[in-house]
Amino acid sequence: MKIDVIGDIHGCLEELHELFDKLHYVWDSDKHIPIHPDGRIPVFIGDLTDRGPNSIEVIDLVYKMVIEHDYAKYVPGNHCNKLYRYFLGNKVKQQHGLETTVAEYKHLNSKQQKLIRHHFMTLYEKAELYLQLHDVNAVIAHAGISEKLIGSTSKKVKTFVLYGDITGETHPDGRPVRRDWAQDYAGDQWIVYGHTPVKEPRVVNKTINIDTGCVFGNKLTAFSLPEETTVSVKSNQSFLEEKFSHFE
Ligand SMILES: [Mn+2]
Repeated sequence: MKIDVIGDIHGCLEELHELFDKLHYVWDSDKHIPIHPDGRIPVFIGDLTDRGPNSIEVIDLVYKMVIEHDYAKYVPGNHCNKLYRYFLGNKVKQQHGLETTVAEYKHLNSKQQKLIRHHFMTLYEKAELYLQLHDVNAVIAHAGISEKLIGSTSKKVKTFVLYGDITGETHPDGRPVRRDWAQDYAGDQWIVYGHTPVKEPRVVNKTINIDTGCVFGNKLTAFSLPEETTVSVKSNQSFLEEKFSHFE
C-alpha cells in the first residue's frame, strides 16, 4: 500500500487540484476523480470545508472518491463534525468558517441541497474516527492521537482526534489551549495529523503535522508513505500570519 495523506483543505478546491497534479494523479474522465497510475491511495485528514471558497465542491469530490468509487480514505475533523451536526438539524453556531459553507449550501437549489447533505452525512457516518494503516505503519487522525489512546474508541479518543489535546482553557484571543502531545510520543508508527496550522510540515518524534494553513494563505501539503516525503502547493488565499502556531 502506498498512500498520500492530504492536509486540511477547508474549501480550497483549486489548490487540491494542483496538489493532485503535482503528485502525478490523472483525472479519470468517466469517474471525474483523480487517480494515481501506480495505485496510490489518497487519505483525507479531515476539515474539508469552512472558510475557503469551494467547500461544497470539495465535499462532492471527496464523496465521489471515498464513497462512490471506494478509492480514497477519509477521517473527520472538528469542522466536519460541526457541519454534520448542522445537517442533523442541531443548533450550532455559524461561526469559525461554518457560515461560508452554509452560505454556499443555501445557494444550491433544494434538490442539490438534499443531495449534498445526504452525501456529506454518508461520508461522515461511514468514517472511522482515525485510521490505523498497518501496511504503512501509520495512524491517521485529524488532530493527532496520543500513544496510549491508539486502538481505543472511547469518548476521550473522539475529543482528542477531533480537537487535539485540549486543556479546557482558552487563550486571550479565544483559541483553545492545546498540549503539545507530539513531544511525548515515543511510538514507532507514524502519526499523521493536521488541525493546527503551521508554516512548514512539523515533524516531532514520529509524528507529522501537515496542516500548512492553505486557507490562511500558506500552502496545501501531502505526506506520502512509505516514502516519508512531503509535497506542497502554494495557496491562492490571502496570508494571515496570526493564524499560525508558534510551537517551536
Ligand atoms: Mn481542525
